[in-house]
Amino acid sequence: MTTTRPWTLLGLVAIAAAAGAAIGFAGSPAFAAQGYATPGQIGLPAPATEVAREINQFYDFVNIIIIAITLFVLGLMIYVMVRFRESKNPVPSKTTHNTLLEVAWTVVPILILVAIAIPSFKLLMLQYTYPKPDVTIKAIGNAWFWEHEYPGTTPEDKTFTVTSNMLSDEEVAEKVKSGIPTPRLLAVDNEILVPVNKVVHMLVTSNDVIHNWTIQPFGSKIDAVPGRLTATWFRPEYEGVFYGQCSELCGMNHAFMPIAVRVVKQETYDQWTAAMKAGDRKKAKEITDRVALDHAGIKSVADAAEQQR
Ligand SMILES: [Cu+2]
Repeated sequence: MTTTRPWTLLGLVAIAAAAGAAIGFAGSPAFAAQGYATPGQIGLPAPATEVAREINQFYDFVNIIIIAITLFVLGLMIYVMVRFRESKNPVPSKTTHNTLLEVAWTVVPILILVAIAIPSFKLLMLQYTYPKPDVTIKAIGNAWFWEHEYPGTTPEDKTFTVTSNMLSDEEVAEKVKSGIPTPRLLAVDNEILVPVNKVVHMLVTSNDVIHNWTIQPFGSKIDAVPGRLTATWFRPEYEGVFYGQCSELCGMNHAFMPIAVRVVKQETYDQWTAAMKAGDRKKAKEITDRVALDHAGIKSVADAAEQQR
């Protein structure tokens, strides 16, 4: 039976905590386009909702525990290998039981699990307690693209559907040329709009196989199951475009069915939905294009061309 000096353990925990904190501090929303990895990024994408923020904090918290345990075990192993190597310790001890140690290595892991379980259940409660919605949208997974239906409530208040397909590399290059940051494999032809700081319920289903509706900066990830309706909710706290991908292996073009949600001012959202309900897709597209330029910090396409020079 050996004793680890307490300062050794404290030192290991301090190193682990510092590493965890460094992970936690990485990534505040510098640019409005979120949901994909950026150069030099450590950790998860910047959160845009309370749920995502809580997920990121929980991720960092668990990471600190993992790092601390790993370093502690590594430290013990190195200590044992050096201290009890054959040349220094030719006659090994025959000790088999140590009550205090056995109680400790049972109780400590239990305490660690309880410490993880409490914030974990709190997070699940937050994710699955749906606040009263301001906007309800139905996402429909298809092999291999997404449709989003904005259901109307009266004959005048018409239902409309937005069909989103991934942009080709040529289309992405064209957009980038016009000054709008456009990520490959994530940008779509028709983005869906939601108002900022409003509760959105996303009802999710599928037309064919199981897909998954995911926007990581929203903390939303839910299976799209044919013949069933699942739901996720989010309340984005700032404007911008948020990308996600189908996250359930669904077939050949699984990697090519991204989701793009643009979070805009209520006023812009109202104009866009009015245009969509009136069947004026041209006007709706103009609104989307204008807000995309605005989010990219560009006043007009002419300005963007100027910036390129
Ligand atoms: Cu899919």
